[in-house]
Amino acid sequence: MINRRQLLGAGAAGATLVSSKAWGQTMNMGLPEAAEMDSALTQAPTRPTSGPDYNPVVTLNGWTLPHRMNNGVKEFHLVAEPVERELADGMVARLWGYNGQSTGPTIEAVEGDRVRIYVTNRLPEHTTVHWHGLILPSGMDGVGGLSHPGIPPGKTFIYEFDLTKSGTFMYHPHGDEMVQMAMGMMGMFVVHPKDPDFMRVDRDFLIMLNAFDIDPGSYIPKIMTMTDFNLWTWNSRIFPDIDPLVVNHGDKVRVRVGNLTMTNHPIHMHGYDFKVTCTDGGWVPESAQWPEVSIDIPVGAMRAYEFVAEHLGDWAIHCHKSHHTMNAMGHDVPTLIGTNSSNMTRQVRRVQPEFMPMGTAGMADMGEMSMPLPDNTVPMMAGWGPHGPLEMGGMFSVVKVREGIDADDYEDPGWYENPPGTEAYEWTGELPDFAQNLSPETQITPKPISKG
Ligand SMILES: [Cu+2]
Repeated sequence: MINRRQLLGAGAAGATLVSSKAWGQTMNMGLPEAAEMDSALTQAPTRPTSGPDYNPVVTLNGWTLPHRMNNGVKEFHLVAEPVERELADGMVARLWGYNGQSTGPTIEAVEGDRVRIYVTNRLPEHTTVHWHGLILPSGMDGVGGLSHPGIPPGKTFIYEFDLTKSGTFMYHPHGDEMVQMAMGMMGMFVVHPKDPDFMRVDRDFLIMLNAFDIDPGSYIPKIMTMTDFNLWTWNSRIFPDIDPLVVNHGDKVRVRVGNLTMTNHPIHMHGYDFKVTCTDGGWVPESAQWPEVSIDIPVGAMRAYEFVAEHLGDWAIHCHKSHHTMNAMGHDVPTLIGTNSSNMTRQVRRVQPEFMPMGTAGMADMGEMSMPLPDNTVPMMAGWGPHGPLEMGGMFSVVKVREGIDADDYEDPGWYENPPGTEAYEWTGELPDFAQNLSPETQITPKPISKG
């Protein structure tokens, strides 16, 4: 099932840069214009129009910040500000971010470029921007109070440095950072190699792992949460509304994953093995690249991996911590597997007539349940596939490998049809017994032995 938003999204025309008037070409200009994005959908890659050629990245459910050239310097304008971000259809979060969205836009440039990044602070408190992994002068490093004073509300600071190496880097505040990162302030910074043939791929995806703690029915993250987040997001977006990674059969593909959450995430991709080719420290030499099917992304780190898309199909890609493929859930729910809930149900229904006992035979029924939800939240296990409920949320998407996908086409091609004879099917012969909820093997509250 493709929803309308997905059709309008990836690769579709009409990207919604809402204030992109012509960039001035002379050098007398004042502040570069700050582009704003009003969409949470994946925007088509931004091909370079001047300077060295490179293959641009595709930020899943994100976009690339436009720049202007000023006397040989690449100028960008980041605006730190409160934003409304659609974490999923039907769920808006009031976050802090950059240029209209959280996560912030991806900054793309080329090794050897000199960049000048204007940072305007529209937040109610000071901020800074730290350029994680980049080699730069100490005073440009963005640690408030150490590198330079914080940027006061309403002010604009300028960061300027040379990009001495290519790779994948990140940016985030280093001023009141616990609050500002819990509110969604972060983005990625890709420096392409000067030689366009070095580490060249056909498709280059970018995912920032982040997390929020937003109670169902509310809009603002709880900023004091340390580890027990309830929304595990990629680029501030949750499945089923994370866009798929659309790939043409035979493409060489890179996936770059940064982690600015408070815990590690083992990112697992089905259908392939792949090689780890880059960390935020730099490219891994070919002789040292190692094979994986899951790559653990440590906190405050980036890993990139590559594969050749030889296997057609719909392949899950997700965090392997199973609580991270769930949407908002209570974590203090008792385990009811094997319990006989009829007595409890009778008692609860005296005060709450609609009460339904859940989880006595597992929780798979949550995937298709349609209980009334509070406003502004999404089901814990959401998303429908071609064969029923997907029972996934959070950090989950699908790599869709198809024949005949054009180079800049990222539009959802729908579900893969497995060729005849290549799909699991039902055995119709004789069957052994299976475990029911109250089979002796599954009971955790066996009936008391009667005395006498
Ligand atoms: Cu995870």
